[in-house]
Amino acid sequence: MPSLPRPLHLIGAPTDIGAGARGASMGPEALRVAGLQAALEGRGLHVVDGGNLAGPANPWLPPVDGYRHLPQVVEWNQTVFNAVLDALRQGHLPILLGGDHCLGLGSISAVARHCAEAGKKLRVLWLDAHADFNTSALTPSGNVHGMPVACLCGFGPAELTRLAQMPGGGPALQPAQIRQIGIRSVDAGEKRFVHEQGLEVFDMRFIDEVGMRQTMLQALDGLDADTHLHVSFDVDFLDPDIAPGVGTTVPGGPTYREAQLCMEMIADSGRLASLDIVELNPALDVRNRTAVLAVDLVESLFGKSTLMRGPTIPSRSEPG
Ligand code: HAR
Ligand code: MN
Ligand code: MN
Ligand code: MN
Repeated sequence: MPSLPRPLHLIGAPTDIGAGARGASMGPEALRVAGLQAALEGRGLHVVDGGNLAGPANPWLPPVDGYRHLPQVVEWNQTVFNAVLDALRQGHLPILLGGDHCLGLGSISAVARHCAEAGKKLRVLWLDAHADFNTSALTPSGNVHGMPVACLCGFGPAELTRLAQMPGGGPALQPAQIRQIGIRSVDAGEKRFVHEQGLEVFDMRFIDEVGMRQTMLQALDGLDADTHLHVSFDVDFLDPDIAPGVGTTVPGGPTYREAQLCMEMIADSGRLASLDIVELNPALDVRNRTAVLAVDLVESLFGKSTLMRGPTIPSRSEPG
């Protein structure tokens, strides 16, 4: 049953085009400096670093019709889409090194396209302080990194939803395929829209009340051998006390142990098939510690555990 681990394919996307603070463009290099490739190779995995993609510079302009830098955001996402789809078609497991979270649109659009081609079901875990479910009418900032989930579900400018369109014409994702974890900052209009669309959100209050283990059991429930699991890891998911190197810190995030358990339980599911690591901002970091932490957590995501064992208590009933 266990298939050979796929080669991991690092794809750097050095841009802060969708963000409100400059610096996420340095994320890919900070992750490399923190030893991402060696850490994954230490897990016995084969890692290909495809280097960095190229795209337009950040002109740092105010929003136009509710979007900042829409043409540049489209261009970067098209490039990310192509690179991620390429990696998937080679049988690799793509790891997008952002870059800000607007790139989740290109990345997950490619994953959805691939799943449609391969006849796989898709589940997306969105680890984030933010719901990223704004539209041009709802956004307080015009920053597109606050909008990718909405765009993936078909709510956004034609230039972006077109990229997220499936061959059949529908959007890349249905809300029912998404589980959001760690959420603690949602704008007023965005909140209504999240509710209206029925997104499944495990916010920090939920995690406080039931704990990370129960949260992850629920978020991972129903995965089977035909499920492609995509993790979109916005580093601001983590509590800013342990992860200061992000542009939009929100207090009250998961602790180190909670984040580890989250990653370990995803690893135990055995379904992880693509990953984004986004919003790391080295300009705001302290001696690269947030990048080092991200690498540490990604090791757990790929199966590093303290002892040679699976889950202490079986995480789920055996898949059918
Ligand atoms: N919700 C706010 C906005 O739309 C802040 C969004 C911040 N997003 C990220 N990615 N950092 O999650 O402007
Ligand atoms: Mn985000
Ligand atoms: Mn965020
Ligand atoms: Mn480590």
